[in-house]
Amino acid sequence: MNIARKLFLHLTLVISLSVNLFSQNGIKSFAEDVKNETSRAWEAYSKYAWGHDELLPLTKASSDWYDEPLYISPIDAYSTLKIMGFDKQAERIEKFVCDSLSFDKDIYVKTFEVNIRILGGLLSMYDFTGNEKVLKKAEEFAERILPAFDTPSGMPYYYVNLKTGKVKGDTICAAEAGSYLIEMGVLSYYTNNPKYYQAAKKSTECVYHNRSAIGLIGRDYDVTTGLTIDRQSRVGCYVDSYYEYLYKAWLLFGDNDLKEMWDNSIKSVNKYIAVETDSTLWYGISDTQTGEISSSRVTLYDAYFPALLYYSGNKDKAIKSLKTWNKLWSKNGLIPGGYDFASDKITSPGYYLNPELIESTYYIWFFTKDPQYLEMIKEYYSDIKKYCRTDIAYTHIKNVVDKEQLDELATFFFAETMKYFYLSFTTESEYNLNNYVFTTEAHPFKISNFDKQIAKTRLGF
Ligand code: DMJ
Repeated sequence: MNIARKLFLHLTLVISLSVNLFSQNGIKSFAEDVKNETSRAWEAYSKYAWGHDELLPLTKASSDWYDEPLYISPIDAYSTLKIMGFDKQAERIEKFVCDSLSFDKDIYVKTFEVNIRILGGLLSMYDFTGNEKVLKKAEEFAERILPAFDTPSGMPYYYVNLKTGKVKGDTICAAEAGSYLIEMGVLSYYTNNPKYYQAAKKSTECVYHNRSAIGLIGRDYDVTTGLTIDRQSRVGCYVDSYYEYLYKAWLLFGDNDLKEMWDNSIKSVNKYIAVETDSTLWYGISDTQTGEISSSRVTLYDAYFPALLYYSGNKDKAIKSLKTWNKLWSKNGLIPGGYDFASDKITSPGYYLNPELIESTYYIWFFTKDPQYLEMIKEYYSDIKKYCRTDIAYTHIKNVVDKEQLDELATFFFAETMKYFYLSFTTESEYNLNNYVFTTEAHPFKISNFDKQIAKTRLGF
């Protein structure tokens, strides 16, 4: 090799190493920034809202979901704080849960919401710490929501009273019927008691058995008859985590019934619900019986789907769908609550700090390592900082066009939104998609903690 060529190769190597180092440093500084912003918001919660469900970030006050607080923000935030290395803050929550938190409250809570936020949060706290008192709390909490599942169909009532076990609300959507497999499965695994997973599976199977001749499921269900009451089939809002849990719970525990349900479902979804052009891929709403598209309205919650598509091996569709969503984000700098892709009109203007598009972009960035997805995540982060940041934390936006701020901070901002940003900027860390399954509320469960053979016995499948 002549000297000029050697020099050229050497220079190329130096340049590519520096570019790599530069981008690694770039990512590191983003990770640091996410940590600082999470810490800032967390300190604000701790100062103005400790002991309550949520922080009001403009008025610097607190709010609760029900007549009595359930401590939802901290339980939801725990796994994010832990992943970011905020051990002192995480320990304070763990101590409060063990020593001071009582669930003996005469309030009707939403079965689905408290399962994904409270039960999921407590169980991931146990997964991290091995603290038996935390597991006891989780078990006690599950016992308090279990009466909701005591229906002829096995689908839970919408509300359950934590003290009395009384129930109400006999119409629920598919997500509210089918998003318990991971939390209840983890609990069955750790307590060696299959009844939790069995309750979750019965309810999920009930949704599945409602599918039409062409394999589509409806949106709402009567918990007594277990039958669907409409003909609208979709993958997004109202249904989302039903699909998510079929695939993820199979991955975590290895119950092949779930994989079969997923494999059958995704075929019909892609055949009847996908609406594709050369450059876009949306998932709309179809008639369960005819498969005809009946609506082109989507919601920001639907943006979780590219993640699930990629995760389950539908890679091309995942990427096309993600790029379609990214264009929608870029139009206004935030994503609107509702959008009609046929008329290109916003149908609901708010943005509530939701994580779904960030989550999907993280999945595809993590698995492809293609920097264009990292750039998307940086775009979301910078827009959220620009429009949703307040002097103490972050807040929801009333209208993505004029960016007027509301006075609200959902608990999933801590549990999911900031976590997915952080994971995106720390892909080399042990907290990643190869090692963990993340619930619909982004609570991580370490895959190697769940032996598939043992799961069979403990979960009873
Ligand atoms: C979260 O609470 C969960 O991801 C849920 O499944 C639906 N979406 C919200 C956040 O947008």
